[in-house]
Amino acid sequence: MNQYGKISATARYLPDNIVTNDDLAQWMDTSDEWIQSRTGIKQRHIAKEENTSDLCTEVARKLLAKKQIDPASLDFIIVATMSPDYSSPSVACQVQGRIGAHGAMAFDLAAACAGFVYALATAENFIRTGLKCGIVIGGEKTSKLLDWEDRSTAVLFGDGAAGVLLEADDKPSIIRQVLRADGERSDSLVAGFRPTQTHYYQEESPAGLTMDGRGIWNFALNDVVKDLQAFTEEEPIDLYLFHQANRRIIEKMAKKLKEPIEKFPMNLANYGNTSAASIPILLDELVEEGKIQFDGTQKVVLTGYGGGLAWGNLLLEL
Ligand code: B82
Repeated sequence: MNQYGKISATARYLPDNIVTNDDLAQWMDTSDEWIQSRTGIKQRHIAKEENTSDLCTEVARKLLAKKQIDPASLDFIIVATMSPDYSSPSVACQVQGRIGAHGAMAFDLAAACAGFVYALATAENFIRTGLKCGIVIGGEKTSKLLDWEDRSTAVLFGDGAAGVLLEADDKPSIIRQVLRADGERSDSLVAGFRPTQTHYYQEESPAGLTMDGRGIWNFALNDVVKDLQAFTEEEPIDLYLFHQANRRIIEKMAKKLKEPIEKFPMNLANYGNTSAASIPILLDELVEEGKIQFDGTQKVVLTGYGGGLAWGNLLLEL
């Protein structure tokens, strides 16, 4: 019998420390009005002591507790992140060890803000080829990459993690998937430090996150929308869970898709851009609010887009 992945639980973890726009404006040349009118962001969570692996471990623990799952029964752990603690070990291996998921395959997946969509599609293929149960998490501590003196980027991002438990079932949750990339535009959104930028003779600490705002803005409103139009023309969609980068991007995308804005839930006011974590945080909140009930009646599109450039759409039946 064929088996498919079913999302059986969702969870999120945000570090305690909240930094509002007014907090930033106390020491940075910016204002609540400037940030809110251009981005829709009011506050973000910024981790202090915790690193990406700590945020992701909390999510994994919550997922296991929700379904009373024995960690030793997990077959895989995939973490989508662009801000891992280390290049190696992976965040996923750190999580695996801490929760005691002995024997589970574990690896990180780097696709920036499209990471969760890429990771969920990857996990689905593991289940379709025989694995039974695993965890997919998007988790970021982008705050450690930011140049806190650059007000054009520092105000945009926040830390957080969220994920899902995926279990084998005879009915699929993921109906269709399209994953895409364009490496010719890889310079337009870069996270991490180039080795040549961190040589001992360098005086200033470099920015670990740079973006060509206008370039990626156009990418979102042209390339991502074009694929979405083709992806969604076959059937009516109930909800669109988009990567939360900017309120105005989402509003313009909704207009281009000729869909009411109510179908595009947003939470970036509270979290800023959490990169790979933004879609699963939103998903977990909607489940908590009862707006997604896992009764098999809702068509939900997940759309991730960002650095790579990488982007992708998943159609879920939840
Ligand atoms: S912006 O360049 O400052 N701008 C657009 C011209 C102001 C409205 C800007 C800002 Br502020 C915030 C986000 C973006 C943006 O385009 N973001 C993205 C687009 C595509 C993929 C990912 C992102 C992202 O920020 O994660 C532009």
